[in-house]
Amino acid sequence: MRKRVYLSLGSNIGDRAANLQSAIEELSRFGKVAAVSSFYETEPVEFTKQPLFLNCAVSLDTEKTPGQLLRALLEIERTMGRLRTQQKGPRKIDIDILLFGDSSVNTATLTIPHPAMHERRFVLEPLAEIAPDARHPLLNKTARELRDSLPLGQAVRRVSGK
Ligand code: PH2
Ligand code: MG
Ligand code: MG
Repeated sequence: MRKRVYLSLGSNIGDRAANLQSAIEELSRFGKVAAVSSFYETEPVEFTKQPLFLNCAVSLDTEKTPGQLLRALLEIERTMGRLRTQQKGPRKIDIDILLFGDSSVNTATLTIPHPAMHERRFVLEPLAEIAPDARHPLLNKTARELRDSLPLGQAVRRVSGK
């Protein structure tokens, strides 16, 4: 069954915009890319001593199961040359599943909704741009509501317009 999925993409090594673009192109092999947000330059959170990120959100309509999609995303990250040296450290490309229809998933390797999405402005600002009414099935709040209730801080700046 076809599901609407929301993804968060990030890059802070090399040509960040080109990295996001190639990842988006690769995603179209796994479904229909329904929307792409503007690109946002964002202050690193959690591990803060690293270069600024470029982040965006993508909606994808896909027939894949959550597990199949996760494997496909990891494969894109790997073929794009992502090296996993430091947890939450600099990366050429990171593709995270935020929401998968209204499913929730809890396995050893996958948690959906993404467990930190509601705390992250670099996720919620682009997500609210393309899907203000997308609903977090556990918190029962929309992307817009989650974004509007974030505390101040975590600078994000829209750098490419749509
Ligand atoms: N990703 C992280 C940790 N911190 N900060 C920003 N601004 N953007 C990210 O994509 C990001 C982060 C772990 O995946
Ligand atoms: Mg991530
Ligand atoms: Mg990731």
